[in-house]
Amino acid sequence: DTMETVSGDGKSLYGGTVGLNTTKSGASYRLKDATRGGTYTGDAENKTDRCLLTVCVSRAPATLFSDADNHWATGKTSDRATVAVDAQYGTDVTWDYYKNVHNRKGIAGDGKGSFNRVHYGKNYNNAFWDDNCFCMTYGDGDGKQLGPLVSLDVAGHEMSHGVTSKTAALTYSGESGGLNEATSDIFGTLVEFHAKNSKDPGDWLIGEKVVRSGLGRESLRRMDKPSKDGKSADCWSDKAADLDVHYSSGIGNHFAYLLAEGSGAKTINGVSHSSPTCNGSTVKGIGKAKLGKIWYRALTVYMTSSTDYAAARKATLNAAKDLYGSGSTEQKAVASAWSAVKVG
Ligand code: ASN
Ligand code: ZN
Ligand code: CA
Repeated sequence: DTMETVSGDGKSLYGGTVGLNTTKSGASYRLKDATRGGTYTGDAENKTDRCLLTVCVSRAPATLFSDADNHWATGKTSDRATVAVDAQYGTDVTWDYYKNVHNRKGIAGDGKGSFNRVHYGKNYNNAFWDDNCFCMTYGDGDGKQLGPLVSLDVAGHEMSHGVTSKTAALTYSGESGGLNEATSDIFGTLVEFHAKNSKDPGDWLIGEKVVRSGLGRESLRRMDKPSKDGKSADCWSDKAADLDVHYSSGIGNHFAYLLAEGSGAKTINGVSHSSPTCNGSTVKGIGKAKLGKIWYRALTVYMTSSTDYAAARKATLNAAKDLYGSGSTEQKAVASAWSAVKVG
């Protein structure tokens, strides 16, 4: 067979009809994109990995999806290919975000794609990146608290764990773990904005497409006021290191929101956001693009596995100095946004 890249489209669950680059193989098409490092999406057939402690002795399959006419799926969950379209699209947008904005070619920066497994396990309420297989795994959710975890922000969040692991390698516990999680929420959100998808527009909520009424809140987390989830920290305190990394991330998420959008209440793509500071100050935002530039440089140049919040303040101040100059408006905004979350 000759393998050839062709453009098709698919009906996704959350993002409407999206364009997909696929591979023609004989008379049918495969959900594999040679223009983005060979990224592909397979069906885990509701199986799970078999792991003993941290070593996986066998992995659930990723049976590559194929289609007869290159118009993929129905947009309904009854079609197994629907969430595969979302997963492949999420990988595309994440690839494009890192490539177009940061000139990073793939998660590892080596031009190689990753792959996705969808329909992992049964009613599985999570999604995760695995450095060992260099792959993404998506559950279908239990349908009560969560639906399929294939939204753009979740995809961008999880794949950004791979970027962190290849760069600062922030240890996944204590304050560095909170920064690892905040890095994923920041880039997951910037990926969602980057897509400019009218069906899944950007906001500073995480997982708003995925949550179901049984969860009792509108998203998994939110960055403007992290404590709205009942657990996350809005402000640094000496207890930050004791929190679960998904709650101590609130401090970094709150900083990121304030730096980009500022402290005043505002509506973004129809969603009300409001971000009171911890010190009563007013912060003026410098925009999402500069947040992304500063955080990416801090992550890839200055942060290390043991970076804590105080060191993250220094790392981002250094990054802002490199990018915009010492004493620049941007560097001053970084200092004010950290002070507004009680760091430094
Ligand atoms: N969804 C979780 C996360 O990315 C799973 C994990 O890897 N800890 O934080
Ligand atoms: Zn995470
Ligand atoms: Ca979101």
